[in-house]
Amino acid sequence: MWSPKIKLLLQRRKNRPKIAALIDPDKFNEAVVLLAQDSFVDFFLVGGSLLHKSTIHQSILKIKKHSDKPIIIFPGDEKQISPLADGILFLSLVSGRNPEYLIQKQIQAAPVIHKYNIPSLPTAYVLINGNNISMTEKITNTSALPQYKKIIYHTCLASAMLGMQAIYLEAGSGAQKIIHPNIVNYIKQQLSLPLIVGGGISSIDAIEKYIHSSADCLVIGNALEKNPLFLSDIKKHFQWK
Ligand code: 1GP
Repeated sequence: MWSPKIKLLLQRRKNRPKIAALIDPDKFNEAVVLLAQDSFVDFFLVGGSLLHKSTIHQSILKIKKHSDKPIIIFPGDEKQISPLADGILFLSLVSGRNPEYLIQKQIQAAPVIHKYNIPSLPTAYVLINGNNISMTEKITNTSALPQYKKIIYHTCLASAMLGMQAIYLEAGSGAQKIIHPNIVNYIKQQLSLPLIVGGGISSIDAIEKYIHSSADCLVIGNALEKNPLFLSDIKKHFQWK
């Protein structure tokens, strides 16, 4: 039922985590796609918490114009689905206690994903406190988990026991504090699922902290919206091809 290809795409490289460039359709910037295509970026994530100006479909078309890298939907809601994508993260907001985001939106999205036969991966979406109230908390009317490894681990363990195939540890877009690498390492010690980590990764220093951690995949969004050339800085600093 779920896609082994997406699971493989999320898994860490030998010497570093995979890097995903997150494209918010409403903030689409061609420069990010062009620079990402010509760099170490492993794939695109596309999605946004609230879309007013653009659709997922249009954004995927625009990305495809300049890039042949995989495009995975990271949906903000049940309408963000397109058969043009290479896959979709089938998320459940397991850190929250709002049934809308735990199961209701999935009930609406499942028949559409199924109809178009879009590869999908059941992914536990774990929102963790990044020292500011995130847009996700506001929209979903849920609270983030504190950065305590036990509570995060128990949430991830329950998700794994429910059959989730990946875990997204999310500090929230523009987080002031990234998820501590020790937390990421602890979760990976206990569970062998791919760990996607995002929120507030906006400096070389932040990436440096995760290089030797157990993160499988780092997601960079905000920093690229502000400055697409951040990709060139990363390339130069780490000498990644
Ligand atoms: C947000 O994890 C992503 O959902 C990326 O966060 O925008 O802070 O890079 P940033």
